[in-house]
Amino acid sequence: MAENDKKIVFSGVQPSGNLTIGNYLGAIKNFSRFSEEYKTFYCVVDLHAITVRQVPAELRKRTYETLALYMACGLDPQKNTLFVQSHVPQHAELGWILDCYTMFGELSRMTQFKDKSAKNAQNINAGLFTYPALMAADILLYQTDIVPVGIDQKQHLELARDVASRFNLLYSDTFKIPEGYIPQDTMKIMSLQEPTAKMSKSDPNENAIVYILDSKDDIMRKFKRAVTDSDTCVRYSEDKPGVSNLMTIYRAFSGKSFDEIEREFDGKGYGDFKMAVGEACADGLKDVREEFARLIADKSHLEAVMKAGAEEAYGYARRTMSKVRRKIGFVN
Ligand code: ATP
Ligand code: LTN
Repeated sequence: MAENDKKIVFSGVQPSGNLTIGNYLGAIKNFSRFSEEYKTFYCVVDLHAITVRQVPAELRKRTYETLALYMACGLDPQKNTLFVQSHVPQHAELGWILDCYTMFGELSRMTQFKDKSAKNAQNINAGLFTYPALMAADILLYQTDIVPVGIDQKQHLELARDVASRFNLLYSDTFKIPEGYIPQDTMKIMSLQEPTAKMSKSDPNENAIVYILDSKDDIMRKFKRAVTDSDTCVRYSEDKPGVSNLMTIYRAFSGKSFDEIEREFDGKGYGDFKMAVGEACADGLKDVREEFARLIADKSHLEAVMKAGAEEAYGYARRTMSKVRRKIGFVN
């Protein structure tokens, strides 16, 4: 298909911590399935990351790492536009403009804002509140068709669609209305210690999280300690959130169905099951870990990738911005 006829995919990950298997299974692992038939933009969203205080040196390091992880997870920079959000100034520019078309009431209903302001009570800044308008800008700048994300981002995506429709209604068609792509089987990986809560890279309890780059020993130890229940039966059920979460992770890494997993561990205890989940996860991530180690050692290559990505993204973003500026009534 000609490059210009391809549908557009956009997604982003914050360089706000070490990435987890939730980020991997819910988002990044799915990114590469679009590389061939779509025009894909995958962004490291550093402007979003500063809505929570970051140590500058750490933020810089994690920005390189997130880019390297994109590549280690199979995103070839020749086939995907990989870039850093702050390198393309139109994100901040459109973010401000969309702030003026996003309502206080809408932003007040966002559950991520409520959660994050409860966790960062000493720093409930305006950026944390308007975060979804910047995310809408990321998506709408590229006339995006599809946005692959975990289920926790569904509410933000719906807001982006509402803001785009509102703008289009006021000024005639300007933005494409994007659709989400939420993977049904891995849309929400839960904490290993508190399986009713999302596995989140900012959780202070390290035993609750498996990082993509954890060593096999760490992975095995964390699964061994994972919370299950007082039963001994490996069965998928709403009233067994710990076991069900481990089954979801096992299914994703092994390709086995829930039925097959239940049969495999019929009559065996949780000990064997947890070992198998750990093994499958460590094996599934081995290549990513090795590829990451190779990529992160070559900073100048990463810099070349982010530079080329930003130049490519800039061209697309500029086209949308000139349309937006004209429609709003800014003097050219
Ligand atoms: P934080 O803990 O800092 O809020 P996060 O772990 O939620 O971060 P993000 O950078 O906000 O990570 O998310 C990147 C992508 O990973 C998003 O598409 C998000 O939906 C997805 N994602 C994050 N956590 C999970 C999870 N536990 N299960 C499935 N998908 C997830
Ligand atoms: N809000 C997302 C990260 C993000 C994003 C985006 C995802 C920022 N901009 C655009 C998809 C499309 C998060 O917190 N996971």
